[in-house]
Amino acid sequence: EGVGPQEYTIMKMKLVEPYPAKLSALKKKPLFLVAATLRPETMYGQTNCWLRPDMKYIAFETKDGEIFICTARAARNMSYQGFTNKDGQYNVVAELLGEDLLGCALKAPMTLYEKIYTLPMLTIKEDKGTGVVTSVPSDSPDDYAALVDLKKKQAFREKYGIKDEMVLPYDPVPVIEVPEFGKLAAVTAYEKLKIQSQNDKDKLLEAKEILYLKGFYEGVMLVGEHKGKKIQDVKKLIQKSIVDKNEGATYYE
Ligand code: A2H
Repeated sequence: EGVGPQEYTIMKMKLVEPYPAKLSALKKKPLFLVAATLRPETMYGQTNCWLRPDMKYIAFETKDGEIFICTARAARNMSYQGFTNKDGQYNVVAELLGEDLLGCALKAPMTLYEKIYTLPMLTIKEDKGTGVVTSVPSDSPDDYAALVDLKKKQAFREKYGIKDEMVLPYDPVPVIEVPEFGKLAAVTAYEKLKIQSQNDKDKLLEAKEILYLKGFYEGVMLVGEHKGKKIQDVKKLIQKSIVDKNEGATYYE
């Protein structure tokens, strides 16, 4: 990590009712899983949302009367960034484990899929972002690896009560063209480096490093209002549009 704070875009992914048992007391309230991303320009390609089954999450109320679900650590940070009524204070309305929230349907802004689902990812870190990760398998090697793991292994899906229809119909969507890597850069990198699973740490790091720079400097949008333009020229504009439409927010840590 560099010096100074990292700027993320938080994507508000709306939970579709009926809510899971642990959240049934919050019926009719607007509930969002909030995912932190560094790549707002890829959000057209979301296919699912990742949660870590054994990690603790909380639901807290924002100053706009919405309920956000993320780690307590992120809620605390948000409470110092104007998300709650009082600096440093956040009102916890539920405590959960990731596994309590798996297999839930979400409406996510920008993606072409009408509904996407919460699925398990075992490599989510507790001390970064919100603990909620939105999945863009076209452009993120981690996301593609985790999606392939779930698609290939029925036992893995069954272990977490994930139905086939929450995973199998969801394929990477071309969003950005990266020279030498094509329209599904993460898929190309996964294959080139012969990545085996989401636990293939070193190769995934290598894939991420190559794509992050190359995507930023040479990537071109294939969809949306900035189609045909370079990522470095539109990243900020897309982030601003997400925030202006209240589909997300800016978050620092
Ligand atoms: B990125 P940095 Cl398309 N644990 O968003 C593991 N990974 C996490 C996380 C956590 N707690 N919180 C966020 N992330 C992911 C999109 C994306 C991302 C694309 C390509 C690359 C990429 C879609 N997933 O990240 O260590 C989120 O995934 C490559 C690093 O704080 C977030 O951006 O720099 C990124 O990692 C934040 O990682």
